[in-house]
Amino acid sequence: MIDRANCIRITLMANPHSHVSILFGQTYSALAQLNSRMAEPGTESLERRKVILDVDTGIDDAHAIMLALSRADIDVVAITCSNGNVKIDDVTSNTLRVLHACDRLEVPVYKGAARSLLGQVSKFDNFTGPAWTTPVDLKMVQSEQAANALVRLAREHPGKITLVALAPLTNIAMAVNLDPAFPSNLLDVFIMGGNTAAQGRVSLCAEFNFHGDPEAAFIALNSLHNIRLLPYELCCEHLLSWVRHFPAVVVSLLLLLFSW
Ligand SMILES: [Ca+2]
Repeated sequence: MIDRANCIRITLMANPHSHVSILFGQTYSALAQLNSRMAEPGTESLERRKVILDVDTGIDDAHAIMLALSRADIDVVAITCSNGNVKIDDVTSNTLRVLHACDRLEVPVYKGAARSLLGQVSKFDNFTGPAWTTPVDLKMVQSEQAANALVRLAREHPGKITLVALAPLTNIAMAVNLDPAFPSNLLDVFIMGGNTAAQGRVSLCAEFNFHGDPEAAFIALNSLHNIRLLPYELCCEHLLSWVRHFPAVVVSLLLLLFSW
């Protein structure tokens, strides 16, 4: 999750969206089994890394959530949602759908920014198909706003939280502005965003997450410490860590085939 897996953009479910929720659950189970087998002996008792995922859940962030949840050495303490890939209500619902498919609804989900700092709202509708439109229990969403939760959790666990930012950085910038101590309360930060070769995705030169809220990206990059930036080019170069995850993907596909 923390390295290449952040950048995985699995394109398995090109069309059969009706199967996506089942595939999520089976992929998660297979990943969990694989990761448990790959865990080094004697590491079971080690302290698990506390991680907050800031997401704008579409397909790629759904996989990032699954990968993080499947790791025995990672404790996902919260998932904060931001406007981005789709609008905030869909992001929040999609995140709950992924957690439901993985049977991990105990992970708290916080709804966050509905628009960028300067008012930009996602232009994209939610994905089509039953897996993306099935009802969710919105009572599972925490009442606390995402930025407030980020500030609070960082204060409660000073120097312990790894923040993994996979969306436009609006929630993060809001947390920085709410509490100047927020950056120093984090252990480290992984940001999927930006580019290094000026090859854009949503415009001639812009990468999606930074394009979605450039002012927030400015605040985050100028305020946070211990940042590891995972730019667009890295995502393109490492579409899938096949050596590590191919067996899990094959298992999930086989399960999928034999379940019909
Ligand atoms: Ca994302």
